[in-house]
Amino acid sequence: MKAYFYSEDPGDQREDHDSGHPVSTHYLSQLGVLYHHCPSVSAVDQIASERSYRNRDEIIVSPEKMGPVYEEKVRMFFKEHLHEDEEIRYILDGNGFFDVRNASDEWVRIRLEKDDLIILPSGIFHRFTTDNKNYIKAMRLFKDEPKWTPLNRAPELEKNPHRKSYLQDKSP
Ligand code: KMT
Ligand code: NI
Repeated sequence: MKAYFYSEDPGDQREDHDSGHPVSTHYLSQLGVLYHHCPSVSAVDQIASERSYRNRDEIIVSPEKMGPVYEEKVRMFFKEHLHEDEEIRYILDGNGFFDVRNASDEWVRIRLEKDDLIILPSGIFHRFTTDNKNYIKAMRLFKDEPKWTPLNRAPELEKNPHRKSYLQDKSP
């Protein structure tokens, strides 16, 4: 895992966009974003059981697996959105970036690799992309039925109860 402020330099979303300003796991935790290195699935099982997660699946995001819809999917994952549930992802292979907004609405980019597990709190604005190798295999964990409906950023979302409670939790 490597986290840093996102640089808005031109170029594809899959490039690094590394501003050279790193971000610590402590900083991430202040945004409610929790990182764990999980060298084995049993470490994942423990986190899942502590947080009452009962279900999981695996997804491969790649042109080989998704065919002609790949580019469209990658663009869709990269639309800024929030969820009304936590989002937990455990990387099994390949790489990808989760970008999350800080309190000043700046993007923090989190580069994930194999054995990285990330927990995004409900109500945080974020987006996802593969990197320029175009391959990631990830486990998606969910409590019961998946509630992954992305709510794309829009002014009226500031009234969403999950958004409001996120902002309340994170205010200093
Ligand atoms: C997400 O949350 O955008 C995804 O599930 C993308 C694939 S998982 C790395
Ligand atoms: Ni999401």
